[in-house]
Amino acid sequence: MTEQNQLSAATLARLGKDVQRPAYDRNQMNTGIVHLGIGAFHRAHQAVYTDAVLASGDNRWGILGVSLRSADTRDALQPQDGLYTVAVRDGSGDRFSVIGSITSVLVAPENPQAVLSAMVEPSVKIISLTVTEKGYCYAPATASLDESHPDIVHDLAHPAAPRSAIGFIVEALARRRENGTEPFTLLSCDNLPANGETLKRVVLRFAELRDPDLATFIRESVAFPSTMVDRIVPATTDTDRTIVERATGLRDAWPIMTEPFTQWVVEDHFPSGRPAWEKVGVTFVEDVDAFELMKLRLLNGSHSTLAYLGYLAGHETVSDVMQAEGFSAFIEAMMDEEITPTLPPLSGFDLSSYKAQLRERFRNPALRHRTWQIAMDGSQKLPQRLLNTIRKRIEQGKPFKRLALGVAGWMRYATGTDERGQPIDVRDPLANDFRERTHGKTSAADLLDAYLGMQQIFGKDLADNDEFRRAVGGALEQLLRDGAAVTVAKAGRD
Ligand code: CS2
Repeated sequence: MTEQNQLSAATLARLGKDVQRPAYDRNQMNTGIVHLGIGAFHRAHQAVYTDAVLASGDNRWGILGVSLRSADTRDALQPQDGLYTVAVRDGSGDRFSVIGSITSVLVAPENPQAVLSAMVEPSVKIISLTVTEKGYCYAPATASLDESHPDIVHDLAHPAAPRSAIGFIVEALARRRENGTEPFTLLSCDNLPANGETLKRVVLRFAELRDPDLATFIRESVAFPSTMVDRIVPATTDTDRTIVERATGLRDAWPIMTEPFTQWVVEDHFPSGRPAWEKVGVTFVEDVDAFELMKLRLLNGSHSTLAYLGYLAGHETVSDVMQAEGFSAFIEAMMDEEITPTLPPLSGFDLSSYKAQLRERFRNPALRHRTWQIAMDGSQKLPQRLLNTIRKRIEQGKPFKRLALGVAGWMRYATGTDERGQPIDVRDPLANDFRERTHGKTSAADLLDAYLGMQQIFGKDLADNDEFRRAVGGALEQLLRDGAAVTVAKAGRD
């Protein structure tokens, strides 16, 4: 039983009058999209665009969300009939909307068959994903399927009861093929370079290991458009829940906090149809590559750098880091001098104002985006955020000392002890590996060797590159000696 003051279909009318709500009949919605990885980001981004399409009168595109791990999202949203609040926050105030595009949420480990049944429904035209970098079960340096990944080993042995996103996708495609139902389009919305291509590579390899004919069928008939997604979405806190309840009049078990900025650039390749997202602010292009590189290197590369160095310097949130001495100048110089020259041209795009806007977004005082949150999963993020940019600088014969400091910041962070000798809760699928490799090592040279031995992150090229070793080793030495605050303040000045 839902309570009187909890958000649900029955209590919608009690929302404060300034709160936007679904302007369509949710009982008439069909499920056209199954989304794998229904976390906060999806609910602040794709689900919001799709809510606007539903509001325009096209009821085909309700989203069935799937959690691949925990039941938390389902437990929060089910009593609310899938409804949740999005709070858009910046220094000038907050705006609240209730989003209605989620039809229901399934928890894959509880009932994989229910997920597969949903994925084979003929009304489902798109499977979208936000499963984070590690959800692709690949080796970060090469982005090819990690065939020894425990979930992949499991899913190859038990294809009809998968655990991984890849296993679910391939089994659902196999079943659709058998039923004579046309395949869905696969829409990766994760922060990976060429995310559609990457998803295609791991899906095809997995399918090949199962059945080469199935791989041929997928290669010939399934579309994998690439996308660039952007919106900053910090994890929700209890304080946020209180803010939402006070402002909207209804309690929401899991509201989403985000910023005004939102961007979605998508390759227009949907053979079985798609929502008219172009009418609600989505940009469709032939090739998303240049947008994706710009976003990954400028936004995410800076974000990770601010997260590691900022955490080490004792700052809790990105906006705190941006106010600390030297950080803003450091990140501006890194963007302008080291990242921008590596980007492919984007004609008609004003890169200077994009970068200025990025720094404003990082400063947003109303978003408490924790450095610790962004610091997670560094082993999966480093290649596309910093290392590929460095590769390009090396190729161009240009210096990259700030990017090198970002990488050294990660190495220092991943040792698991902060500058005051306190433990750091390092969350990363390879965390045990770092711990073993760096155990008992204290000098920059020994730590550098230990990390560069992880070729699944650095590749052989960087591990063997003297310039890279010198730049990162030097930065690490300075970090260990002077600490992050002093190192950044110095690096921003010269
Ligand atoms: C962040 C991203 O947590 C992180 O690693 O860098 O989630 C970032 O906020 C988004 O990509 C913004 O679009």
